[in-house]
Amino acid sequence: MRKKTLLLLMLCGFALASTAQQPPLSRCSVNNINATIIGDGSCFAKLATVNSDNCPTWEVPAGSGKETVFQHTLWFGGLDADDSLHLSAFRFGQVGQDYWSGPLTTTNATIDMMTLLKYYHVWNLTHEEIDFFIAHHDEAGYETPDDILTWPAHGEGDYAANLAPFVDVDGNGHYDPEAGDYPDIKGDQCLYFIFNDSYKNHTESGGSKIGLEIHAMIYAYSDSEDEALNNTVFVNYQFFNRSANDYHDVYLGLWSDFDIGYGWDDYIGCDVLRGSYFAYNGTPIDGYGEPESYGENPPVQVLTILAGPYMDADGRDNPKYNGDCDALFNETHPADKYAYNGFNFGNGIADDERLGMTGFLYHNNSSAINGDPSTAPEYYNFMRGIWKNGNHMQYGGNGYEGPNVVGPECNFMFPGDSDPCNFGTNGIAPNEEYNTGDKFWTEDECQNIPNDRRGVGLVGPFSFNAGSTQVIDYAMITVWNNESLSAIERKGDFIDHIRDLFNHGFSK
Ligand SMILES: [Ca+2]
Ligand SMILES: [Ca+2]
Ligand SMILES: [Ca+2]
Ligand SMILES: [Ca+2]
Repeated sequence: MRKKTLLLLMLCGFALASTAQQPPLSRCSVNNINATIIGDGSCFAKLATVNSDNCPTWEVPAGSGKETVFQHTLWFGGLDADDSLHLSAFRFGQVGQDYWSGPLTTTNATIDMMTLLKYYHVWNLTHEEIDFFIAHHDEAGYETPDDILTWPAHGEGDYAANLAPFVDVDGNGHYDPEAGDYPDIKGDQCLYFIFNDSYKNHTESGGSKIGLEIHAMIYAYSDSEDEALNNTVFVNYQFFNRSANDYHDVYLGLWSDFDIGYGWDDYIGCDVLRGSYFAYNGTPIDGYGEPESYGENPPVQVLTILAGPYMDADGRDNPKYNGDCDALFNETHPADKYAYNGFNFGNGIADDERLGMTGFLYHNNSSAINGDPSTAPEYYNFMRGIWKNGNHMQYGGNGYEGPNVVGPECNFMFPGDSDPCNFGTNGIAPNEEYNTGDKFWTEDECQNIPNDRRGVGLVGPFSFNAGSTQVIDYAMITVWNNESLSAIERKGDFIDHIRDLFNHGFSK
């Protein structure tokens, strides 16, 4: 883990230099996952400004000292009316910074330092605390938790009047905890924070500011009877366009540097139909006995996109995917294809459809054509499945060159057998031996050398007009072997179960 240790030191120096204090962070730890969340847009991150041994990104099982996620962040970019690119992204923060704490003014999408410091915090509440507040808040001797008292329900002055959601018990439209109003949280534990891309110019990607304000709710359920739910953390991001720009061809990327225990022997892949990507150990035994390695039976780490941003309206309740591939690729109604893994299709309501995962790209820890992006156009190209040399991803092999790269152009790498309608190649069957039905593109099949894998789940295109909002919901799930099945074999059922819970509003 030599390279990653070095990275931590660089990150540490950067964070200290830029803020001169510990970043706003909190812990999501209500179930089998112990995750550190940084509220300034670093997201699920390992920052060495705090003791990294006590600050795991994604420790699972909680207390084990072993992790499956090294870093997990958000990329977001699109074109304005003049087709100029605006983009914010974050990987490790060793280059610079594109995100900061706090909301933006609705007048000109800015934030001053005093307001930033006010929001330099992650609010962290449990359902139990809220229930206790509801039952006892008007009793003598009850002390309201700070995170209920200071819940950021309202912005002042030029900031939006309504920010964090709350239950308005006295019905006056204002958050008054002393009158019994309380935060409207999801899950058994909920972390809430607000961040933006426009406090300063972007030094990580170099991209132009978007005017993007993000409200993040990260939540989890504790349920020892439900193994999948007990190993899952959910993310809900609300995106607010505080700028005067109408953006089109907007894409977002959910970028992850997964490390299954020991980080240098991993593989990665995706499940197109389930809108998910995942990392797994590239060898049967994880690592070589390092403290962070799982050894036998390493888990699989999954990210599943439950419901992405709203699609552009076409006046149609685009039909649900029912297994009919031909119906999916409808020339008159091109948006119908997104039913494959999207949300709100065929529910009787027109134009509430939300995109699912529309692409998955893996890249290496390197500066090669398929290595880490560093400029805004490189990030934006990656989010559209385009490599640094300007070529679109191709089916097979490493996706860009070599004998196993057979084409055609594709949007999902290492889909295995998860794409029976060829959604990832726009309805066209992959070339050569992948077309025979018994050979599928995975890292195992390519006999790649296991290494440090990074990947980005892509969602787009969508529109993001001035003053409008967008949203994404996704979940990160750690999957374990049981006595009869491997984690790889079980992951499909885990994902289906979590997607089903979400689709039914968590009413079991
Ligand atoms: Ca009120
Ligand atoms: Ca590993
Ligand atoms: Ca619909
Ligand atoms: Ca529609």
